[in-house]
Amino acid sequence: MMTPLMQQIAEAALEAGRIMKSADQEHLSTINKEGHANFVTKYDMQVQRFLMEKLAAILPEAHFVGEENGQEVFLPEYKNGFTFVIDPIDGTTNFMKAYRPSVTSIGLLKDGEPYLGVIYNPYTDQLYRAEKGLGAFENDRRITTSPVPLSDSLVSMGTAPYYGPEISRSAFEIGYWYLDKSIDIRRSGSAANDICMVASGRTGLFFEPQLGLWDYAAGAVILAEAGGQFCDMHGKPIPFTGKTSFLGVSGAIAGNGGYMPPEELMHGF
Ligand code: 2AM
Ligand code: CA
Repeated sequence: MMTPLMQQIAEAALEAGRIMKSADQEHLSTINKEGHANFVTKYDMQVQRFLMEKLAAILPEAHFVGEENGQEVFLPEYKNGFTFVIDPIDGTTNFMKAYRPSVTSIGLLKDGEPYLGVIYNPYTDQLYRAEKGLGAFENDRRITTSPVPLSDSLVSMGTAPYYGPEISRSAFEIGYWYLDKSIDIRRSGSAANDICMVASGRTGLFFEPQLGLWDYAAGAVILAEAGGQFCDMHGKPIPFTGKTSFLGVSGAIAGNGGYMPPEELMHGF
């Protein structure tokens, strides 16, 4: 059972996925954005336009923060009422290379707090969703984080390649620190999807030294409702206003402790 609000937002995510899957891989009209390895295609733009129109019809009073619409800043007035935080295609580089996954991520904040999240992977037809207090789901199946310790878990990481070598070097050093303490490391290229992998118990922990609000807003709700926890990589709460480092973890690993990376490995963030 979905609430009417969830039903409508989930339908928008499914339609966004259909647009992604209709893409002509030979004609993506890719543009380089600011920084290293930062791209946008015409499909990112098309999906964002579609979602803004569709979601505005569902909740006309809501504000918008989105990766591709020039409205990338969380303004102080967004602390009141509803704000959609959307990433039309999370995993744009994967999308360009026809490497998977790429997902659509729709978060909804209420008075600045995470309230609802929908993440859809159209290539596998996995829809992740959660509303505060109502649990987390993958399609129609209730999901919870993994019960096993870090030593029996996969860890996934993001390399944060957009901000110069110092931050990325930290990411790899921290990844190496986890390699020893876990089964192995994964790097998918979609932070939103990585957070769903923790929420659904496939991995035990995910970290990335720098993410945009649209990369984690929806995933955070799904992870929390699946029994997981999140914070920044220094262990501080995330204010849901913009860029931050991100660490998401299963409830079991959080309960055992000893999973926060050492501060001396963190350079430049
Ligand atoms: P994207 O595919 O929507 O661009 C991979 O390291 C993760 O970081 C992806 O989820 C990617 O999202 C995200 N990302 C891309 N550009 C970024 C930027 N400039 N700052 C922070 N995160 C970014
Ligand atoms: Ca994106």
